[in-house]
Amino acid sequence: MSLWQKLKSGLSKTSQSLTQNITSVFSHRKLDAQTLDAFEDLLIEADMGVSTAAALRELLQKQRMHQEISEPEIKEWLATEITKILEPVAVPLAITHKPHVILMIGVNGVGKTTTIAKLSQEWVNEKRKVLWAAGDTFRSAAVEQLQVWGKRLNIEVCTTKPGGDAAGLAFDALKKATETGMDVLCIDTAGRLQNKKHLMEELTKMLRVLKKAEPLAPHTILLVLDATTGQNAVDQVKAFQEIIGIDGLIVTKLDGTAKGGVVVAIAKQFGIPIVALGVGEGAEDLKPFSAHDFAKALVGG
Ligand SMILES: Nc1nc2c(ncn2[C@@H]2O[C@H](COP(=O)(O)OP(=O)(O)OP(=O)(O)O)[C@@H](O)[C@H]2O)c(=O)[nH]1
Ligand SMILES: [Mg+2]
Repeated sequence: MSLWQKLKSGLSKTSQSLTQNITSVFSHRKLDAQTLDAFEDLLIEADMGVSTAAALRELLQKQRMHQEISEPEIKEWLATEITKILEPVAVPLAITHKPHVILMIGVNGVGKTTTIAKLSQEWVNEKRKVLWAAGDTFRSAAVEQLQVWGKRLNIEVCTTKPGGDAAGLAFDALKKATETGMDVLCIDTAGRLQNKKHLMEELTKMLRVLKKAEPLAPHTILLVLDATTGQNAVDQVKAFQEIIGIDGLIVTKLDGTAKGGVVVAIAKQFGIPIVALGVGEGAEDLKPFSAHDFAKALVGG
């Protein structure tokens, strides 16, 4: 299955309910206030967010009020408008430094470690030299998981003792990456921290320490989000933006979610680049973010 097919079938739960709702709202009716209300509701129900829903409703009202609009027409219209919302955030991840330091952040279980492997698989294919740092030092399983991927992809993993200082590890890894001529250093971090204050302290310490070694590092801070959590993902973007700032987003688990519309909500609300989408558990299951592809898959194209 191609990545496009994985995304399309993965989003079928989202697109089917969206399409069903569109069918019931738009069958043989002229566009009136009641239809517009129902249209706005179905967008909210598809997790696209209140402000996106309101904006699309207003646009449709302006363009088509009192006209008859068929189901295929509205689907096409919706796909076009969603594409326009997504286009500004469809920005690929650029490797601009050597070593280019990437910090992976996100709450527990969203797919940080797996995504590091997926991104690195692409870099390895491009013959770039990659080093990893196992910054989740509290869980030995987290270190092992990275080591298993490292063996598979032939990538070295920097580790420290269990419960060791993650910031110190990141510093040492950056020194090593510089000395050994690495192209990319990917730092994995812990998602499971007791509270926001602790998380903030850990992440800001890591930034401070990295900058001692290289003032521009980390060059890219990537927040990983799990699409199946729907509106929770919106809150996570807000929280991490406050704590550390975010350069890019990767949304995972789009292979089988009914809440894929949340990507549109996040694009509209934050305008942060979405660099790629996770569409499976394998190292190849990372799709560069395309506004057109995503909108089409969402609306059931
Ligand atoms: N279906 C699917 N599963 C995924 C995807 N990305 C990650 N997973 C799975 O989600 C689970 C958690 O992934 P991890 O990469 O361990 O997540 P994490 O953020 O590193 O988790 P912690 O280190 O515990 O915070 C694993 O079983 C992955 O295989 C995806 O795009 N699709
Ligand atoms: Mg992990």
